[in-house]
Amino acid sequence: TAPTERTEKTGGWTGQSLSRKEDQRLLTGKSAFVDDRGMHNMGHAAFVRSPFAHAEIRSIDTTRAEQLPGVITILTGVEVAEQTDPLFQFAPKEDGSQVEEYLLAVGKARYQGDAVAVVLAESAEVAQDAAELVEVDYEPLPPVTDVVEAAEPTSPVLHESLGDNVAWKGEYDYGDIDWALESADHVVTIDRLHFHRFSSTPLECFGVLVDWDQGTDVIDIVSNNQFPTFAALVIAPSLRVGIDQLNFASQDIGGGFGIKINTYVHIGVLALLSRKAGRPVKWTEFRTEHHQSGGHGNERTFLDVQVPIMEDGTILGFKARAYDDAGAYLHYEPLGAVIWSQVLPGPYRFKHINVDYTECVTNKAPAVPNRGYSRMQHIWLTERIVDTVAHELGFDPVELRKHNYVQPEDYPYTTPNGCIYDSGDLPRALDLALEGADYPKWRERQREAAGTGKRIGIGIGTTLDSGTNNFGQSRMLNPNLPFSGQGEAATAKLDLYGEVALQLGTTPQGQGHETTAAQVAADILGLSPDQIRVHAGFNKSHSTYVGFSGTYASQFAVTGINAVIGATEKLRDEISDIASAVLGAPADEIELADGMAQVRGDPERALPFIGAAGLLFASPAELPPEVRERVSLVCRHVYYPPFEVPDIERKYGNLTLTYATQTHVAVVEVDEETGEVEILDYSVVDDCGTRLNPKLVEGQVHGAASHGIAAALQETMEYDEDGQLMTANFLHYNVARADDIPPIKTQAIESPSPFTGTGAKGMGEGGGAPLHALCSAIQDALGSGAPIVHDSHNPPERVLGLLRTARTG
Ligand code: MCN
Repeated sequence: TAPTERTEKTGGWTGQSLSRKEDQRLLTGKSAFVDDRGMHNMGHAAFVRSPFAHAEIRSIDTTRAEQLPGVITILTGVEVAEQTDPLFQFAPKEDGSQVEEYLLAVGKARYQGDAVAVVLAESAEVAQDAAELVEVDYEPLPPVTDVVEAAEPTSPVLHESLGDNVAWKGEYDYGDIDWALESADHVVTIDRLHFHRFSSTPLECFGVLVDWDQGTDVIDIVSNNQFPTFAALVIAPSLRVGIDQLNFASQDIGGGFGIKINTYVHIGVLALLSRKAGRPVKWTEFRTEHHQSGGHGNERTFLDVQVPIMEDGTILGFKARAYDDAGAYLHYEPLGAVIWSQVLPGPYRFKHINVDYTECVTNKAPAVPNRGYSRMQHIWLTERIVDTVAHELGFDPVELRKHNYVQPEDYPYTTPNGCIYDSGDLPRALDLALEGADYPKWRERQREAAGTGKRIGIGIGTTLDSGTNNFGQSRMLNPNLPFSGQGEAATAKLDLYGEVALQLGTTPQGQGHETTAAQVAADILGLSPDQIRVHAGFNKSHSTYVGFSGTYASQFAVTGINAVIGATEKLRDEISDIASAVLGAPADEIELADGMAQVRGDPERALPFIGAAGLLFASPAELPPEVRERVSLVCRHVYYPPFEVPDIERKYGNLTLTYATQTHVAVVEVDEETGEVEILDYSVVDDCGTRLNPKLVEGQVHGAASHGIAAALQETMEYDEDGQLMTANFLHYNVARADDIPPIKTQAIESPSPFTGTGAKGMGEGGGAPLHALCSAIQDALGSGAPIVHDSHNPPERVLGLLRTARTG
């Protein structure tokens, strides 16, 4: 690892590179994943899934399956439709039409893997065998697998209730693109770009354990859902129960990456199954099922991209048509159809932008949030634009970027659609990233390699990662949503024994919340992080959550940590209040250190924390009434980011608070014989403002870089024209292994956010920068006159195709 620029703080825990508190538990198999759990008298579920991408379900015969010894009960779509209401949809179309989705497919299967029935049996094996005995009479229908064709009026319609296949349409028009295209010195055009489907392949696939108590009507749900407050909102109305009846618990998640927001459908089905059987039910998803139905990231096609440029390299903006493939059902969509507008110009000062945006349903697995949700796809477009301009007009890609970047003196920078980029220094980040990769050396090697059959290419990917973003926008999509905002809650308490514990409202999946929370709280209370217990993981019984608590959208460093700070400061003040009463000094003269509350400058006059707790909990009469009535030593704080809701058209929502930047430089070698791309050097500069724990930030950078590298070169969810998923397991989905990922050199700069108190920005998504950098590097390796790298996924066969076209013209 290259040294970071920042020297470590000598005092204070916040900002130090502490190892994660949670690692001992996670790495020694002591964590609480769903498949580790069980309940007395529990049955096991298995789904019956459609082998067709699009088919009418004429009948389902469960007779043979029911006869298998050990089968408890079976639920089909027809029964589900009788007992439930369709799932809540984020945003109906303007004419009120919307997708009608039940917890199981009813009448029609709409993608290969769509669940049409679910079997409950005494064991998972019997359930699986019985699922294979369920006889479904399908009438195959023509599949819709191309999003552009899906938008055509002639296309077969997936959902009659939607009228056609268009789920969302909007024209995003800022500045004056017609003027820019007319006035520019050059206009570069790109016919078609395609951002592919891929996923996150978490260690633990979906897992659900549900017990619908017939007596109390309380539904206990243990799952690895990463966003229970949202799941509850969707499931309860569908099951026709009150939200309060759902008792959610999510502990360790096993990797979420946004995909595990999508477990709500399965939770709902299992709840019904539990009610029908009168028993707890458990389901653990297979890897193949996860690939088929767990959800994939948004696949996007851009057509007719036009880019006006001035002679000096100023890119005025761009015009494009974008088609987003939502898959068969709208799970969280059409949020992706608006959320990319938070990064409309990418990291550039583009002023004139027109995007005609259409999102359609197709016969593929539903698109769901996947690390870098929807903004990654859009920034890939802006990065391809810059590289294509450099390639076509002969600009240096480094200088072209620096010329068009938002400049350090521009911050806070207002984008054409009213988003505010808080802080940053992109030119410096690029210089450092190039330095990290020894740019001059590789340019020299590139020249030397000419004609050897091994081409060297150097690519750049600049990206933005927006922390806290989804829900202001979702309210704009649909003003009838029960709540907006994206706050977080935390509770800090001192127990009877003088020990401090924090309860977080978040459901971390490996990000290190327990560690960071302990660091900031330790500074406030004068303790060491080891002296603070942190409970993360959602559990309704602890009540430390607010609307839309959870872990997603890189928000912990902004919302979660501020909730912890607020709660701990309240606790500090309460301990000081008690000490002040006992020690006879004003509260503002009490300071906390080493588990003692002492009078400043007079350490002899001190009250240990256990003494303060003992007074309140064991002998409250010894405290003045106004103190014992005021303090509880259980302090909850809710933090809401200070969003100003701009007065703009609702579908062009633009709320997010922080913009972390990442700059990636990739050096690749392309083998002309095989099309194989080998990464020779990889350098990243992260700027997420003030780092609360640089080691955790570096870990996130490594995770996001690996994820993106894997997607760029190896991983794809590929459907054939019949809608069959060709990469439904690890044999075909070429998941990256540790030895596929090159050493990643990381550096950091810190441009504190003026909006977050701590200066920290959310950074956990990483913005898909490797996809940008690797396309850029392959383009560079192909050399001048070569075709444009038009796909985000570049396995050897595609690179060979590009090389062939480059040779033949
Ligand atoms: N951090 C910090 N200083 C900063 C910013 C962040 O020390 N300036 C630390 C935070 O304290 C936190 C971590 O870095 O421990 C990530 O913080 P943040 O960017 O706020 O992101 P969240 O914790 O809200 O996590 C969500 C984010 C998202 S959206 C996806 S997707 C993703 C990601 O986290 N999924 C992950 N990283 C993941 N990492 C793991 N191991 N597993 C996933 O599923």
